Amino acid sequence: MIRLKEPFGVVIEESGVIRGAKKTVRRLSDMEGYFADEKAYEELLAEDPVVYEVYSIEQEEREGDLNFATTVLYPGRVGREFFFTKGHFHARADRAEVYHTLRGKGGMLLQTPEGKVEWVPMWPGTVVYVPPYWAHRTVNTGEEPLVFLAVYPADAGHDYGSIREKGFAKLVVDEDGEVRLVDNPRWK
Ligand code: M6P
Ligand code: ZN
Repeated sequence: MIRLKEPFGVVIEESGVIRGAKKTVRRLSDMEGYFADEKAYEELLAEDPVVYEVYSIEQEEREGDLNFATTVLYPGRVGREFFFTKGHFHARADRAEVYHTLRGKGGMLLQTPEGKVEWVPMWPGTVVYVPPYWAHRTVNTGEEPLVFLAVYPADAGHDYGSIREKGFAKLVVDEDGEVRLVDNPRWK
């Protein structure tokens, strides 16, 4: 017998907060080794700013069900590199995802297992499709929080491993006020 769940609706507040959702806070100190400029990282660690918050509504890991979450990614830089989310492949690598941008300005870095990189700009109204097998990281290139809603399969899971070790093949940096993608020296 199939046990039916109850439907529900939630409100995404102007700020991106979903009340009653599970809240995950990522401070700079939770992101050791993620930013290219280690000296700038150490210096900013004195403040240990919140880089982003995730408000997630998650179901049991079951095929066919969906999770969703808002992310509030704050503006900031470590050296020249803009604040970003850790980024991940899905533990079930063939699972896709959709992001809907609500506020702010930035973009998504996507990367295949072989290291092919794509950049998709994000601003309010933009919907980004993350195909199966692509790692994904969002980057705030603006002055305001970048807020977006992500919808993903409940059994997708997160695989942070290779991104934590090597990062993405490209860094997103501020070059005299311009947003530029440059080669990541740590990428092999
Ligand atoms: C989105 C979704 C979540 C993810 C979050 C933060 O809301 O993709 O699954 O957890 O962004 O990204 P990360 O897990 O890479 O820090
Ligand atoms: Zn994902």
